[in-house]
Amino acid sequence: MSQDQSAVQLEVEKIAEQFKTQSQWVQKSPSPEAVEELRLHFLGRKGLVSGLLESLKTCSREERPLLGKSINVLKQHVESYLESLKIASLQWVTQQKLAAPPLDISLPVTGSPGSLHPVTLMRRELNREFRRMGFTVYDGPELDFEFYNFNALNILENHPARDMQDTFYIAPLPGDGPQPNPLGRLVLRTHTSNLQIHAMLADRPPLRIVAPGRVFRVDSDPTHTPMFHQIEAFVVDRGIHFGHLKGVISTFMKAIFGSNMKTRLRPSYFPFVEPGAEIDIQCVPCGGKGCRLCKDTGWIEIGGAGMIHPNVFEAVELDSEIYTGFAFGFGIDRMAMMKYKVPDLRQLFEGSVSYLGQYPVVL
Ligand code: FA5
Repeated sequence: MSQDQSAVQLEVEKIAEQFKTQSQWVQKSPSPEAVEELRLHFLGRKGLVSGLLESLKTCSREERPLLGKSINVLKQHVESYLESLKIASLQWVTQQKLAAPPLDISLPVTGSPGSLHPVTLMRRELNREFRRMGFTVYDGPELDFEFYNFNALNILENHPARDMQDTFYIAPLPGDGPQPNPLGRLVLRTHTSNLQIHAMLADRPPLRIVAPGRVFRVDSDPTHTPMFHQIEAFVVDRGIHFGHLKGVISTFMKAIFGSNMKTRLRPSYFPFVEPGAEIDIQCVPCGGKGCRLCKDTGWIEIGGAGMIHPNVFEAVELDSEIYTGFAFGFGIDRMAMMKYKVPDLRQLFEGSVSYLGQYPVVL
C-alpha cells in the first residue's frame, strides 16, 4: 500500500468514525434541520465523503479501484442511515406537535386576527343594505329538487339551462328506489332563484325577501367559476310594478358603490320573469371610461331581473290577478370584484393567504 493510498484509507476510516458519532447524536433528537445538516456535512457538494472522492485523484490508477470501493461502501452506509434518520425525523415532528401545549381557543386574540374573505365582506354589506331597505334575509338549500330550481320557475324540460353541460345532477342513492320522485332529480342549485319558490310556498305576501348563497354550474374560465355566489331579491305584493324594480336596483347600487353609480337595464330573457332584463353597473375600476375588464364598454353585467312570471305564481298557488312582484339576482363575486378591484375571479377561490390577507379585518 502506497503512502497516498494508506492516507486516503485512514481518512475513510476517520470519516466513518465521525459519522458514527455524529449520527448517534442526531438519532437522539432527529429534527428535520439536524438531519439535513448531517447530510450536508457528509454528502453535500463540499461534504466529507465528496472530499474523499476528490482525494482519489492523488492515488495511482492501480490503487483507485480498491479505495474507490471502500469510499462507496461508506457513502452507501451514510445514505441508508440518513434515510432511516429522515423517517425518524417525521415521527419526531409528530411527537413534538403532540407534546406541545394544547391550543386554547378560548384565549383572547392577540396580534393580527386575520381578515374576512372579500366575498364574505361583500355578502355582509349587501345583507346590511337590503335589511335597511326592509328586506328579510332567507337561507335556502344548495342541494335541491328540479321542481324548485327549474319547473316551478317556468324552466321547461327542454330549456338549455337544464342541459348536463350547465347543471350538476346528483346520482340517485341505492336506497332511493325505482319510483321517480314527483319533485324530480336532485341538483346542485344553479341559481338562488330557487328561494323564490321555497319562500312563496312557506309564506304568503306581502313578501320582501333577499337570499344570498352558493350556486353551482359546469363552468370554468377567468370570469366563470364552477361554484360562485348569488344574491336573490324579490318583492311580492299588490300593485308592484317595473318602476319599483328599477328604483330598488338603482338605490341599492348607489348605497353600495356611492351616489355617482349608474345602473342600466337591458331587455333580456329569463323564463321566470316577464318582462326580463339584464342588470349592468358602471365599471368601477375605469369609472365607465372603458378598460380590459369591461371590454371597453364601460359597463359590467352583474345579474338578471324582471317581473315575476304568472306561471311562477301559478306553481306556488298565488293569484297573479291579485299579486304582482319583481325579482332580481346578481353575482356577489362580480360585485366583490368591482368593490375590491379584484382583476381575476379565480383569485377569490385559490385560498392564498398572502392575497386574501390584504382585506380589512372585521370581527
Ligand atoms: C340567473 O342566474 C338568474 N337566476 C338571475 C335572475 C334572478 C333573473 C331573478 C331574473 C330574476 P344569470 O345566469 O345571468 O341569471 O346569472 C346571474 C349572474 O351570476 C351573472 O350576471 C353573473 O354576475 C353571475 N354568474 C353567472 N355565472 C357565473 C359563474 N360561472 N361564475 C361567476 N359568476 C357567475
